[in-house]
Amino acid sequence: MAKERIVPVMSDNPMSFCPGCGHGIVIRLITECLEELNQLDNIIFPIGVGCSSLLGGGLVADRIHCPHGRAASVATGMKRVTPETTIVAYQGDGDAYNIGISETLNAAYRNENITVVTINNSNFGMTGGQMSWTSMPKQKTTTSPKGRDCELTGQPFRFPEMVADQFNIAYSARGSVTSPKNVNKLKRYIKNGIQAQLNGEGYSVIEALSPCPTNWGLNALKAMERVEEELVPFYPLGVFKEREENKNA
Ligand SMILES: Cc1ncc(C[n+]2csc(CCOP(=O)(O)OP(=O)(O)O)c2C)c(N)n1
Ligand code: SF4
Repeated sequence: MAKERIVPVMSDNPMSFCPGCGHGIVIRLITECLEELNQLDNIIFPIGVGCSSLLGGGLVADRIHCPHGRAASVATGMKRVTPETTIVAYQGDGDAYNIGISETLNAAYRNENITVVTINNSNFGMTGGQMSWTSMPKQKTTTSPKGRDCELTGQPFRFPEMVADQFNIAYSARGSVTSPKNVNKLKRYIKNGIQAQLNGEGYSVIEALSPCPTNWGLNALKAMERVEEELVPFYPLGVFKEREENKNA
């Protein structure tokens, strides 16, 4: 007998995220967008390995925990088999970029009709704050205790800009969770990305800059300030790609 689909709801279970983490804000925004787009009973989340996998703590929803970095491939399979289902992959930067870059890029390259939300907190959060592709120059992490040396480890990486520039995708944007204004903008980006999928336009990616106070050794407020002061100058906020006909919509 087919299992009944779960209609996602924000549960009152305590979320497992650390105080001041941005993951919970983004998950709430995705849920609001799905509700406003009338997709609450039509969603499956392929989720990454990392703190992103804690999505199910506060959001009761159909989801599948993918092999590390492979959520875009899982999303591709799901969408191709059930094109009427809305598919939102939810991943951290370490999962989507460092570990799963091949799958992440190939899905964008093929312009798969899926939405990918990546949380860029400039480190591997769940495993204790190791350096990731998105760590800033000189950023101290557990694997770069003297600060990231970009000569040895490469430069921080701007995925939304890269795929917007190189591939025929539908939508690409970056937002942040640092202020009500930015949260509202991020919500608009997520909604536009999911709407692009509903329109059948193809691949959409929304990167959210998000604090990881625990691994940054900062309190919640200071971690928000770090996003604004250190990450935003390198990772600009805004829309990098959208279909002409959707502009100003
Ligand atoms: C194959 C494999 N390699 C490594 C790990 C260890 N691991 C678990 S989560 C994670 C990094 C997650 O970082 P990110 O995607 O940035 O998410 P965050 O926790 O920061 O939200 C790693 C390396 C694993 N579980 N499986
Ligand atoms: S380790 Fe970082 S990303 Fe993970 S829940 Fe805590 S603050 Fe959030």
